[in-house]
Amino acid sequence: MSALTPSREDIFRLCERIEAAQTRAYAIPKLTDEYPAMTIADGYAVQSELRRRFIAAGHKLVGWKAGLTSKAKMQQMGVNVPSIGFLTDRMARPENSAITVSDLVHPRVECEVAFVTKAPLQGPNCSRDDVLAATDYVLPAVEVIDSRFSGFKFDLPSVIADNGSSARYVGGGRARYVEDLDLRTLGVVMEKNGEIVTLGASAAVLGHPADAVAMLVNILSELGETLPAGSFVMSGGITEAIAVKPGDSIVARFQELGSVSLRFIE
Ligand code: OOG
Ligand code: MG
Repeated sequence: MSALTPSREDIFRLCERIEAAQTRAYAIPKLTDEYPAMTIADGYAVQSELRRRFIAAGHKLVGWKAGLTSKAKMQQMGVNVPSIGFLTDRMARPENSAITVSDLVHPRVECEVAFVTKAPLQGPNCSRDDVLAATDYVLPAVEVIDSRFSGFKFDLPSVIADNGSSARYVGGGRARYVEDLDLRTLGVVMEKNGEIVTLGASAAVLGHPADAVAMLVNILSELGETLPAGSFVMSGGITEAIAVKPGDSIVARFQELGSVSLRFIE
């Protein structure tokens, strides 16, 4: 049994464990089973190391995602503070494409409002207005999350180390300027195989999706990072996440923003 708090060496080892689980698609026990004293800061240390390794391997950082920003998601996951994760070019999939699940562990889908920025943002004290002023446009997105932890038993330090379960994302629909929308009141409906499986309103995301992006920028500043212009940012699942399997087809319909479709194959 190792020490209860991970050392720098342990962070590297945990990162290798996460990277292997993500790239070879198998479930692992939550990291806090081995390190019960692991903190949220330790989780971000593992995530930052994972990002460093992916970038060194040629993956491009496209942006970031806020996670666990809605009550539905917090209840589903049994956690009480939001988190952030990074997004790379390798995770992006075109709209209407067939997404394989054999390279995923527990794929689930959720509807999100995505922001594309035109000016850099940095914290601390980044506000909703700062985010709206730096936003080029918003678009609807579906995130395919994939917790690598067995039995969905996890806690915040473990999920953060696993990069917020990031796996795939699909942007689509209709890009819109934020001036033309009320971002708090957009209704969304998710259909699986033609039936409505979940619905919600964008206010679920910390009351306003731009507040979730501001929170993300403020967490980034704690990590010593800023958000460059041209970033793609997902503001967090509006609804609970819905499990998918090969053969499933998903359509997410967003008021004002159009719809995003994707399907799953073996
Ligand atoms: C964590 C992923 C959180 C969101 O939008 O809330 C997330 C998980 O549920 O595995 O992406
Ligand atoms: Mg999400």
